[in-house]
Amino acid sequence: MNFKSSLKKLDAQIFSAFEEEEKRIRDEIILIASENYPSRLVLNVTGSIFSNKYAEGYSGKRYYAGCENVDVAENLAIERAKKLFNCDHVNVQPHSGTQANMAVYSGLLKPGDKILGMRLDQGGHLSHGSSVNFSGKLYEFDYYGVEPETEIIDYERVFQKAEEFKPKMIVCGASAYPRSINFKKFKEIAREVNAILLADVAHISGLIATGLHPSSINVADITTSTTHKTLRGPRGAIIMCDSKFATSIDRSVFPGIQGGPFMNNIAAKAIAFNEALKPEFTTYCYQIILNSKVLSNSLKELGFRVISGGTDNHLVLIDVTSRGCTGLEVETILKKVGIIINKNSIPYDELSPRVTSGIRIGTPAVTSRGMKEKEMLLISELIHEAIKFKENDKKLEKIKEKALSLALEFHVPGIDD
Ligand code: DSN
Repeated sequence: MNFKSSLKKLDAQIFSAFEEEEKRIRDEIILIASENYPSRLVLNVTGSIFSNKYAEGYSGKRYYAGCENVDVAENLAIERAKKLFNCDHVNVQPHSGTQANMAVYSGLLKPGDKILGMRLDQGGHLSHGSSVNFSGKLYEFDYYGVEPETEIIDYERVFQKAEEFKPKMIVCGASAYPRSINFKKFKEIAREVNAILLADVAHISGLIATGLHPSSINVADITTSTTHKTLRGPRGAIIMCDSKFATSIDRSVFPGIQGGPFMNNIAAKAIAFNEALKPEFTTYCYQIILNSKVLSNSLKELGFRVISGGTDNHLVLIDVTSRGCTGLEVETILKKVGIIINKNSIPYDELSPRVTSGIRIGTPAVTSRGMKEKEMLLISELIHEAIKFKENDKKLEKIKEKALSLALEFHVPGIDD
């Protein structure tokens, strides 16, 4: 019996949720900037027997017997990540981006130490010092942001802030910043104030691996990344660093903040890194950026205010108050027509994070389905029309049909491959 028939027979409730989810990801146009469709191979290995093994420790130095095969997988993940990012040392065990950042803070700092991060409401991440996250509770954070006029980071201003605050660590990298990040400038600032530089490239690591965004490796002291966003791998994260930080980082991941690593995810990371080393992956990442630029330009032409005036990466931030809506309203309207985006704060937002003045649109997932510039033009038209006819259910139904027929023209990696 194949997987679906067994699931149907043995657990009808989970089968039903699974079927619905498969239908949803086939039918909807997914534009969440942090989501992607990994390959079937990555998904299969994530759900494989590698999940069974307890393997606390590191390859060749485990706390359990029987680790010889998972050691092979972890060694391959490390070798391939080193090659992909051209880095000295990699830890492939972090379960998530937040845990990777936690391992860096706890390995190199003491509770109460000062960290300078990017404001969450201007593009940063929860684990960059939000008061409701462990980072903001355990460390003393201050923040830099973007300039009100340009909505872009002003490095001189970051330097002034760093000089005043005197942090032990500076965190650069973002979750909702559409522009290129100048890691070299951040390193100069960190050097001036004698701080460690952490680059969190969770969103843009695929673009970095393919040379389409300047690299933080060998510039920042430490780089963390998730593996499932532009990198198109399984859920999880990695930490890359200069060899002088290797022991502190490794000890901090295990036994510091994690127990048994997820060997299934580590084996799947190895597969994803191998996929990312292929020339097709560079073509894919190039198309992600091209698609993002086309979406940004066409939405601008349709009357939307694009934060910072455009994009250099995989995402576009839009001020939807320019169309008389909140982010929450637009998220809800677009869900009705089968287009999935997330509401997002925009710089200096006056609305709460649960409502927001903006939306974030990302192109990694639709690009994985094979969509190109032509489809981006159609998608921006659908977004425009859905907002224009938000009160008209008949029109919204028609827009939904158009969105569905567009989605169904394209294969779904992980289902159709
Ligand atoms: N939730 C991710 C994002 O959407 O950016 C980050 O953790």
